[in-house]
Amino acid sequence: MREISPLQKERQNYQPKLAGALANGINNIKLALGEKTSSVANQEEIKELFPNVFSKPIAKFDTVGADLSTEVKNVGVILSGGQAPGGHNVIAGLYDALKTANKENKLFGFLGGPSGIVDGKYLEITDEIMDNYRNTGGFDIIGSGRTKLEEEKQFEKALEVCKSLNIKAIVIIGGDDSNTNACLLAEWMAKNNTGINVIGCPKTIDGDLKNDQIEISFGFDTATKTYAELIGNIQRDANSAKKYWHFIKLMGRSASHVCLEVALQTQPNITLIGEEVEAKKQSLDEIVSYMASIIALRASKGKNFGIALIPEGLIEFIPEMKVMIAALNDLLAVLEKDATYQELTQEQKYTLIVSKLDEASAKLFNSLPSAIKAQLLMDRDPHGNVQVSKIETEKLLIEMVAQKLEKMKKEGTYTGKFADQAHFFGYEGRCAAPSNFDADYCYSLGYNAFALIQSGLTGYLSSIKNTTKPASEWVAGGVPLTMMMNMERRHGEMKPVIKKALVELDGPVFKALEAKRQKWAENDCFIFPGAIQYFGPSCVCDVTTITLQLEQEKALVNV
Ligand code: FBP
Repeated sequence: MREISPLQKERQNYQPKLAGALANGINNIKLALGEKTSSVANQEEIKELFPNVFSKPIAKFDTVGADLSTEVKNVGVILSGGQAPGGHNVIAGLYDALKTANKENKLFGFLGGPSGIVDGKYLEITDEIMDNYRNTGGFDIIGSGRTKLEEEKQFEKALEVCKSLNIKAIVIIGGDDSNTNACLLAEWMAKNNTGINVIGCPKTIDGDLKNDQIEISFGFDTATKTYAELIGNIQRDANSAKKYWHFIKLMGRSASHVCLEVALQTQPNITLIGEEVEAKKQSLDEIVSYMASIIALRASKGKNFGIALIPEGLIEFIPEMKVMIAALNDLLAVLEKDATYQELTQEQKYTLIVSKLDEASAKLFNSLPSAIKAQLLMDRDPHGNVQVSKIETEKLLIEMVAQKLEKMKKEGTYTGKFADQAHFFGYEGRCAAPSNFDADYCYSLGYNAFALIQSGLTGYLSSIKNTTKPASEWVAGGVPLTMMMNMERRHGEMKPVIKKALVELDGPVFKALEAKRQKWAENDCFIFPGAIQYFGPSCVCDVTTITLQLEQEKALVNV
């Protein structure tokens, strides 16, 4: 048996709270269906692609009433995409609901992500296995992966595997891309009358899988608290030694929610928000000038230190970069299949690429440091996304800011000393032990997923609402996956995908940053949040993110 820390041991005994109606138990809840739904955009295309799961109603579980089926139902579960704190608790909630409904029910975990169901690699989850993973971070109970499920052959193999295990439902725990997989699988299973239902659960530390129905994706709460702790520690260090500018890139592939939330928790000197850069059409040079101006301002007050937060996805929001990356994506989708391209040296690849880009993009590509060029040409993930976690934007900005400051020094507009430290906080936060919020939320999401299955629903995302209130007031239900879909360009083709939620510049969260950032730039207003607390006063242990609180306050005002 693996040794565990005293904290983990205590944490295993934590009984997560269940959302509102679900606390009555899986055998004592009742389903209510609302109005029919449509997709967020491209209704005609989405309807045509998903005729069997399109336009379903929103589902909600009422307080009492024993109307869910109790017949034996085996379920398969898949962890998909990047790790997020709380994944094990989703499985624990699912497991407990399924075993409470009928002890004969079995839960099979597919290994290594979506490929597990295609390759027939699985593990039957038992009490002993489950108990070892309750309230822990990570996805290591069954592993994760990013395989895209979209081909007929994959679906046929998945069906074969499900039949051999008598699986009647599949739960896919994932982000926007993974739940797009879930929707494609649900449609295929329904079209072929397989009797297998598919339910998704909203995961991603990026916080971009949210909308009117999904208040927050799990993992965002714990990951942002973990990054805020680390940044608070760095702020203390900077404030003590007073000699470094720390440029910190924060995970979040596309949207800047993580960066924004962490900024509100820690109050750094500079916070870049990708969505703002795009809206203001800021060039790379303008971003560098903005950063240099704050560094110079602080230097004029004798402060040659500070903290700058940079969202991982920034690079794709800078208009000229966005155009260039879109062109590179289309080019690489073709070139990667070409064996002669694979054999070229890096320099030959650059020359070929530049010859195929338009003049502006070619000039921009040529102006970038070699390391960034190479990072931009790395393989896309299976969903066609640039792997921004591998692009060292923080180093690019340090290099360019240092050059700008040198120039300003010569012009007499900067007299300070710039010493830098580069950091990337990403993987540090993705597998942290879930906060109380994520532990409870995830357990409820998993439990609720089984309630949706027992209700005979398919093509739904498990949803828990009212999450800034105590768990007893949370509202459990389901949202049709097609309701969140639109068409986007991936791998050079238009594909149906769940629409990402970007930072809203007229929303309360960005407004809170905008109102205070100049004060934070000039003065030292650092907040040092400290580590996540699991035991102790509720005002310390159970409070969720500033983002969620501000968004819910606004939602209430709008009711
Ligand atoms: P998901 O969207 O699958 O949740 O993953 C998010 C993420 O953590 C991003 O923030 C990051 O850019 C990416 O995964 C890193 O991917 P990988 O784990 O493949 O390096």
